[in-house]
Amino acid sequence: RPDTRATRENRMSEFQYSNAAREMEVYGYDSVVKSHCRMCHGGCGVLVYVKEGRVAKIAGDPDCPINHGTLCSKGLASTQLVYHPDRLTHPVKRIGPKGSGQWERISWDEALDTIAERMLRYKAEFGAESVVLGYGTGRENEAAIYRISNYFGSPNVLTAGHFCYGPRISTSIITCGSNPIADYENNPKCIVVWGNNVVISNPDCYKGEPFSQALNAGAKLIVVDPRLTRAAARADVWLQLRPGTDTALALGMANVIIQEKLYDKEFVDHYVHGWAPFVERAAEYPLERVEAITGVPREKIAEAARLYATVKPGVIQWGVAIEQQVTCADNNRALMALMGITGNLDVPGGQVLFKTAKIRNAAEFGAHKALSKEQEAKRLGGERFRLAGHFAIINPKCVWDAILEEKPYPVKMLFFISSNPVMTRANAGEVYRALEKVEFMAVADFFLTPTAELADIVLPAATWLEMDYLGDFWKRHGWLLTRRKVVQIGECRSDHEMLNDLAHRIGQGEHWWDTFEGGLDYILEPMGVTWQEFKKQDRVRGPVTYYKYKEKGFSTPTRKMELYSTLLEKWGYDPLPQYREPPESPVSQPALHEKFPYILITGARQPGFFHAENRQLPWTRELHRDPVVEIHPDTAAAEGIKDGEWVVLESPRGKIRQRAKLTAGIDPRVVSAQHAWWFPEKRDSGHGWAESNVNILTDNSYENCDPAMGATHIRSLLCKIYPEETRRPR
Ligand SMILES: Nc1nc2c(c(=O)[nH]1)N[C@H]1C(S)=C(S)[C@@H](COP(=O)(O)OP(=O)(O)OC[C@H]3O[C@@H](n4cnc5c(=O)[nH]c(N)nc54)[C@H](O)[C@@H]3O)O[C@H]1N2
Ligand SMILES: Nc1nc2c(c(=O)[nH]1)N[C@H]1C(S)=C(S)[C@@H](COP(=O)(O)OP(=O)(O)OC[C@H]3O[C@@H](n4cnc5c(=O)[nH]c(N)nc54)[C@H](O)[C@@H]3O)O[C@H]1N2
Ligand code: SF4
Ligand SMILES: [Mo]
Repeated sequence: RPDTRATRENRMSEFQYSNAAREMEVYGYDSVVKSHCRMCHGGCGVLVYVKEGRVAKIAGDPDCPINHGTLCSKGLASTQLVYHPDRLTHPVKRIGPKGSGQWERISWDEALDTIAERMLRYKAEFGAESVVLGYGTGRENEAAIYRISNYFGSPNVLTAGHFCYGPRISTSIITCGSNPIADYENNPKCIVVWGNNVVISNPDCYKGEPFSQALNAGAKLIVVDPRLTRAAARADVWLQLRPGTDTALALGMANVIIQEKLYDKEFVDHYVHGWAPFVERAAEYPLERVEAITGVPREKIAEAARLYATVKPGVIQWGVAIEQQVTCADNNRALMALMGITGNLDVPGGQVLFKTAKIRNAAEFGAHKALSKEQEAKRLGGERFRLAGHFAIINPKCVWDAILEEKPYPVKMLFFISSNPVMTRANAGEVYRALEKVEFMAVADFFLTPTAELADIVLPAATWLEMDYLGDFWKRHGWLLTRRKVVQIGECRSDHEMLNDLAHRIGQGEHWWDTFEGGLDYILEPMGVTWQEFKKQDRVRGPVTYYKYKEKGFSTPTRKMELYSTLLEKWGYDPLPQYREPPESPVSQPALHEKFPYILITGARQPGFFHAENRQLPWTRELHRDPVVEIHPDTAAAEGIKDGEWVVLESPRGKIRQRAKLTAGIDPRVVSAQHAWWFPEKRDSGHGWAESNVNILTDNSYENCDPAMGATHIRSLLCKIYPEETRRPR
């Protein structure tokens, strides 16, 4: 019998209520809680069905504007994460050598006191900069991590921001003031999906669902991807470019748009800085040259340029593939130039710059102003990668070097909160050596991952079903979402709760709260509500306004959209986007190419996994049992490889094994390998971290990174591929 009180308190609509009531009656659930999923970067509205105090089922919330009731496999599998038998449910400390797998249960007090004591000790002996806190992709704990680090005085927070999303944020702030996202709610008529696989990755703000709706409503589609993705298969024009040549393609398209006068003259005349030099730069990219660089036939490039410039409003759905390149910042800036010159910026159905609700934003909460100029100047790599340094982002190799070689100063302690760098950062061999050497390491995670196995202390983190929180509070669609705690598992605590507690132990209690609910109140304060009040609703949204630049200009130094970046110029970089050949390619390294004849792209997303996550969940592992590398049937024939067979992938850095999948949807000269594979079922403490880990093959040398952003170029490398001679047992 449905608990009407519980469901009514969760403000269900009549439709939801009647559905939920029926489900509850049939299956005997006790209550339903409305919340928001965060198995990825989060955002989808969910109904959490509870039975006898346990999460029994997750369903999509049809009233949520972000997913309209749909959920992906990861969201649905949340129940298997929450109750997984391998989950860490109390803090542990290591009692044997690193990687020995010998752990002992300790109390939260002992764990946090030990971490606090080390932080203070290293600060006194080596300076606050010797303590590096870190996270991986967005978990909505970022601002709390920056906050504790900034008040502590360390300028070093290690993230994935050098090659993921950080470039979008930093290049868009310097170019047009904020990250322009696709306005699916107002039906774009033309969509360009560029280096993104939105229906699989559901990244950042909007998910794949509204994108698919816009296509169903008749939008034209252009896809720029070396692989035949689902979106590419639906496209009007598919540009199958050579990996790593995006800047040349974008500038070539800009050139067509300029030459054929398809640009928005009014916008260009009034709101753009650097039009004349940009026109000159684009003119360096005539179609014959762009065809030679990218491998895309010139007619197709022209067709795509014309389509995007004339079918309005148009959007570019851009992804991480263009950021994990040596031309990271220039790729982003070239795409923004396309958005700007076609007049698609800040228009309904175009590329929008929405504001968040009236709250303390992530930058304020992160307390970046608390860090002294003197400490900021010590940021690792800040002088080399000046665009990244300006946005508090560091290149991971700088941290590994500071541990292994103590240059420019020693790093003594790492504290990773939601990251698995052994699997997810370039040159995994070097990452592993650094983690083995670092004097003290703490990790907060759900499981003992290959990274956690090298720690001194591991803290049990709470999943999204175990916390009260403000979801999406940093996102550019402007929605602010309610995430409600449904269950408590063991002694698990959310990252922000544990950091709040730690902060008190390292002498910064005055900047934190008795419990983290105070932090939620603090974020909400400008809106004039407390968390307890906010919790009574499901979501609020910031103002949805367009054409803001007509009154206020863009928030850049020139108040215009900067095709020519005055800040990049000031920091000593080319102020205009420019193509550079990938450092490891058939063109730049012909001798190496003879030995390593294929172009390797890594990391195309899989529906059920989130990087290194979910390999222990039965539903998602069933979707992807083994690591897979995609190759063309001609390549397979040339190398004597059969479909489904284990093969060796080798780069100048090392070798790994994955299973071959034959597909005609990839160029015969290109292979695409999955990333972040480890094997939780292998019970030794290494969990097979090096066997199939594509980051054994990737390169992280400074000179091959994007010079401004420090992005590692993991999307275009050289490799060879061949059948495994002796088949190893699994
Ligand atoms: N070769 C190659 N490498 C890549 C990529 C690629 O395309 N190719 N992609 C890169 C990109 S874009 C990114 S963003 C990085 C991601 O890199 P990471 O963020 O390091 O990757 P994850 O595997 O998601 O690691 C997150 C860990 O945090 C834990 N976790 C999840 N949620 C929480 C939480 O709320 N709290 C705590 N404490 N722990 C949590 C998970 O169990 C998991 O072990 O990987 C990068 N690595
Ligand atoms: N299921 C799932 N969802 C995820 C993640 C996950 O691990 N799993 N990770 C999350 C994270 S942190 C991120 S950053 C996003 C990333 O999400 P997306 O931006 O969608 O990134 P990918 O799927 O890695 O790559 C997108 C496409 O880029 C193509 N590509 C590869 N090289 C190039 C190139 O040189 N140029 C161009 N134009 N295209 C290229 C690939 O073939 C792929 O189809 O996804 C997020 N969502
Ligand atoms: S797309 Fe993300 S937020 Fe939506 S159901 Fe999947 S994991 Fe959850
Ligand atoms: Mo990412």
